Amino acid sequence: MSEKTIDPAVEEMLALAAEMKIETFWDRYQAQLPQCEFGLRGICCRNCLHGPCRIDPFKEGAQKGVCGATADTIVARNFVRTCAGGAAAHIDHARHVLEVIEKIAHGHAAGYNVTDKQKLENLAQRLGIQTKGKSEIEVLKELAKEVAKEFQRQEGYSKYLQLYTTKKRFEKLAGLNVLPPNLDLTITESLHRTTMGVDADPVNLILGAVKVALADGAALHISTDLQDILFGTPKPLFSKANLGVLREDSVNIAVHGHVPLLSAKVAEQAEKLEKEASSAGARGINVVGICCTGHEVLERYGVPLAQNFLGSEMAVATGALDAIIVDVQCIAPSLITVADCFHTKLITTFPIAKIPGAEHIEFTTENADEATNKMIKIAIEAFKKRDKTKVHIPKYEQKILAGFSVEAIVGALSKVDPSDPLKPLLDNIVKGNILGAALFAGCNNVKLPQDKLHVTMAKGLLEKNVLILSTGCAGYALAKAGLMSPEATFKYAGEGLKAVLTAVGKAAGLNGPLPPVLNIGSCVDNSRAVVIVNALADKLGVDAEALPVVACAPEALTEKAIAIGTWAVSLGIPVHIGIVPPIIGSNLVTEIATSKAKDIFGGYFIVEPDPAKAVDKLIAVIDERRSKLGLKTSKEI
Ligand code: BF8
Ligand code: SF4
Repeated sequence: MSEKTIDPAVEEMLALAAEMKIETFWDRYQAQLPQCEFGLRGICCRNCLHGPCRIDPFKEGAQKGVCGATADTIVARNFVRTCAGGAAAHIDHARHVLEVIEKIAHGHAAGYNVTDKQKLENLAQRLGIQTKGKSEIEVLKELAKEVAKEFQRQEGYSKYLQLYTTKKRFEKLAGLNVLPPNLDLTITESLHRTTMGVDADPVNLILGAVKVALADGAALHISTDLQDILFGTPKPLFSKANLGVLREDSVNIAVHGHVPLLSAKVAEQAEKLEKEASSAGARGINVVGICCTGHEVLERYGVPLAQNFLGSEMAVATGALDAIIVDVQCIAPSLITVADCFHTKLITTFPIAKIPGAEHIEFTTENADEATNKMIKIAIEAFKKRDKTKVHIPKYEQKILAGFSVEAIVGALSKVDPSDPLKPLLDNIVKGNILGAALFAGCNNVKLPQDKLHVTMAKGLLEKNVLILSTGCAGYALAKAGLMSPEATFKYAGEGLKAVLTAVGKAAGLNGPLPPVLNIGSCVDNSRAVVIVNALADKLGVDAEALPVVACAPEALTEKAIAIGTWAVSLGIPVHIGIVPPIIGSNLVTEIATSKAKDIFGGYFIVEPDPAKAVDKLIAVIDERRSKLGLKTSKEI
């Protein structure tokens, strides 16, 4: 395997791409080397036109920016802006889904409906809405109004955060004054406080980062809840992962981005246009996923996963994609260059996300059917022009069992103990059959071989009986490596974990064990992990910071990943990252993130690029927490 990837399909495609002189992420990374040392340390600032200012890390040159900002201030300010960038993406996502709910409630979004009525009712009740005797539309209207307050409230606290944190944690965060009243407001506040001449106190700034990151967390909960209501709450289903899911004889369409409002429509319309595809000489229409929106349609409709972020160019380089339909976030502008080498159509859809050279078809909630119909017809037309001699589909695909929403996990556990579904899980944690749990989240990063840390660490943790949940590009990595099938439980799980997964799988009628990696969805669905952790904490009468749980974003890339990691830390969860974050230019900020945060929140960042060492560190964290709970550690079991 090369230093670029451990995915054999991407490896195969990279060799071909080199022959075809297709430029890739790795080529452009090489061209960037050596990267700027100021940037890597987070000690450059261009927040005003006095700048750019930079601090000499070797203490020989300037130690302050023109305005007097120190390295601590600059690093902390940059950190706030990074979290705000990530939170902005998620908050905009949440607002978009809410808009659709509002439109359905007022009869203006004909193409969308409520799919999970039970979830609508449950959420409404949890938000304090009286549902008895009210029609679905009435409940929806009130729900939309209540959720809209998350974007409007000028005083007080986000109700959503109250809903999704333990009482103890909520009080702690309120005491630290980091609970936002409204989500949008945190973006304004973050940009304001980090502009020239406002907040210079690094500690205050870091608390500001926590505040905007918590708004990010609330946005994820809103997105997951409302998407489940609209498209259905995922249930376990089988599918496949990796480039082998592309079909030579079919119209291949990749949905890429994050918004199920679009990808679900593409999947739906594709079924309706099968006949047109046959008339064009294709066996059918094959929709596949790239990045998070792939999870949205995998989890609900079984759409196979093609590639995660670093493999997106190689999916196009197969020459087998007739169209890539994209929306927002994590869509590399380079895709157009690769698409231009083939017949592949790159279709952008959102007014805020255009790519020069791509075809733009504006997608709105009102024209959803019509617009996606048009996009698929473009793909069918492109299929007719596909050059078969240029098609190369690597024959790698893995079976996966996905769709593990909280409801699905609780559903499976309730088959073991109908009166108290969480009891079997807790009992097995106490006994040590399950040592702890790890959430694998986050991206691919070109600085590390694609998927290597995800897969190596997951295998290491499974062997030690740590149950794994996954989302986003991490989920793709583990799916492609064959860790998401029931068979993987026999292959990779330690004895205790294997026994538990087998017993639950059998009781749930799955004809085999649960997979050792439970895929809970896209990055917005990291919210599902919080729900599980809080439910366990509530049951034990403790807070998340006491539980033997950790989160890993080993190949973190985006601002969103940093925002997610920061709220996870603030909820009491230790977070591992394998990329050195741009905070090391400030000893103070580095110390807060990696150590002081533990005293304040219980959670903290663990930076370790070596996968074997990272596993040891995470096991040590789990053991420390088990020991505090009076449970046996990995060495005593
Ligand atoms: O939200 S894991 S590279 S695809 S940011 Fe992006 Fe990172 Fe992938 Fe989805 Ni999440
Ligand atoms: Fe320089 Fe201060 Fe302006 Fe930043 S805000 S560019 S440190 S003068």
